[in-house]
Amino acid sequence: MLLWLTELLSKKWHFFHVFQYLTFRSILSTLTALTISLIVGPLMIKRLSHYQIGQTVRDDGPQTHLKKSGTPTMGGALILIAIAASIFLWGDLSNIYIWIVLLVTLAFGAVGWVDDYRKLIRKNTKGLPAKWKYLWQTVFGLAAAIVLYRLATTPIETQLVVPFFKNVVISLGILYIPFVYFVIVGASNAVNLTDGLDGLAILPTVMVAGALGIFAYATGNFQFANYLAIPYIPGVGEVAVFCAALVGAGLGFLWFNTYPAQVFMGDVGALGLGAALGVVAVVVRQELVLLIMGGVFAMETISVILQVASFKMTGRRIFKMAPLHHHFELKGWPEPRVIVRFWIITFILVVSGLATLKLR
Ligand code: 57M
Repeated sequence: MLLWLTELLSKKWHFFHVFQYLTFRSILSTLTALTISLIVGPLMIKRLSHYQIGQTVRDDGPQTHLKKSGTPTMGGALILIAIAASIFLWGDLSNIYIWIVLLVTLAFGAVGWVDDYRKLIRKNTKGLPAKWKYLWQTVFGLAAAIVLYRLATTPIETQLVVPFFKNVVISLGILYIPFVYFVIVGASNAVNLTDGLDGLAILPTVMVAGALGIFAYATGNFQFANYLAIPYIPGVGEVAVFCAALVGAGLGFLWFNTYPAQVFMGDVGALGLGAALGVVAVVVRQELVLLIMGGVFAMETISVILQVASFKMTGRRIFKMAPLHHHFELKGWPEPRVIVRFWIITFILVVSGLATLKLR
């Protein structure tokens, strides 16, 4: 909204022209979301505690988690509100991509919100029945995939870009739709599985979103895209403002979610943010780079798949407990050690993902 206003003002005062720059608006977007999170955070934690909206902790997990019972949850709502507010202020609201990424994020957040709400009202860990959760994720994931498919005007928009190789792409054709669905729903659930230790999900989400923001900026810029040999898609640069907002909101949330956490994000945060990473990766045509940068999320998900498969087939477990962070906790690692090591791994993976911009 402020973009329109500054556009008008720039006709009279040239200084306001600076607001037209994507980089400047991205910085403002980060700072706005960060400020909202930091200011509203304590008020929200107070409200959540007042209404006793606290986590019910399962008693079959690591014993160290029992003391976390009652920690306010659904803090992810704050992240989503801060992102939406920043976009409304600094985003170009005539840009279709910014609407798609925002709506997908909010839709998956809404599924998580219903889940959290049911858990809190019923005071149990079951929440929304899994079949309903997956049904709504499928509806929103498929809707996004179909809209993006219909929006594509050039072949590259439905091709899979292979990192590290110049001009190697795989044409997906109509398979683009199930593929995009899989990326968005997969990313949403992977972040949700990872969100089991203080700050474990949010900082990797912030790091990956920051890097995807750089991809978005380059993809929407003809010169950069040509120079880096990545797809050029007009309009996609605006998604950088969204990624910037996510970085700010996420860092603001981490302020309160860091060990020992004062608040958890809940499914409203985890499902929404995971879907956000998925849909941004799709829009910037970098799904395989997301797989590299989000390696920690992938690792956590694979550990669950292997654990369940092994238990069903052989009756034995591979890990002490899945997802993987529980395995290390049960091995005796203190929680902060698991968290910080997973952060460091993500940092390395994000740098590797960014290196694909030049190494091809
Ligand atoms: C949600 N939720 C956390 C919090 C957070 C198939 C199976 C692997 C599914 C998996 C599962 O249910 N995962 C999804 C994980 C929970 O956190 C809440 O949930 C939100 C995210 N959705 O925002 O509101 C607990 O995690 C801890 N936590 C923190 N700090 C944070 O910042 O400490 C969360 C955020 C919180 C808190 O303790 O209560 C969770 O772990 O429940 N299931 C599991 O993860 C279970 N694994 C399991 O059953 N493994 C089996 C098989 C099925 C693979 C095995 O290894 O044999 C474990 N989780 C728990 N207890 N809590 C084990 C049992």
